[in-house]
Amino acid sequence: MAILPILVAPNPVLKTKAKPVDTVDDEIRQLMNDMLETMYNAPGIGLAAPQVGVSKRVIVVDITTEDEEPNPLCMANPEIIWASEEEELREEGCLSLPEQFAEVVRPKAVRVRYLDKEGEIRELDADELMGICVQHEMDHLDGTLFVDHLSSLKRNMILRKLRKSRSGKPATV
Ligand code: GNR
Ligand code: NI
Repeated sequence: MAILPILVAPNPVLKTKAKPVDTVDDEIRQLMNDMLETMYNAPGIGLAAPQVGVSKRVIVVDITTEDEEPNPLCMANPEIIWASEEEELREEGCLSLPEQFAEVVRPKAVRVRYLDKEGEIRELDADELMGICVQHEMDHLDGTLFVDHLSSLKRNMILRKLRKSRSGKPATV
């Protein structure tokens, strides 16, 4: 396992549509494990492969808190096969937009089809925090950040703040 550097916006990989996984092989499983370690270390509740510079359709999620048993979920090629009509407003953050938060509107619940670590097709019904998190991670696979769901005014405000807060700091990856 390895902790990978997390890319911060603006970075072209974060804006790129990720490629589907052909087969969930040892290389993909290694990527999933490294992503989990990176996510727990951050700490975060989800991570998408483009955030660690890998343009593949792989995400990991664990919304449990520190006092609970971990419940890691690894997905390759996740697809939303159903989304509720009902929408919900919730505050989001992103490891690629450090220290920036905003309320985003999304479907309240989704059903996701994906390949698990063994390459088996599975489905997950997700709502509440899990629903938000899987939608947020799947957005990353299409080059979308949560700020892309905001008005350009709010988006530019956040991107400006981010640039300003980073300008005094040494460059990371
Ligand atoms: O750690 C994270 N928390 C979070 C909170 C609200 C909505 C989405 C998220 S995902 C984020 C980690 C991340 O950037 N994943 O891509
Ligand atoms: Ni994110």
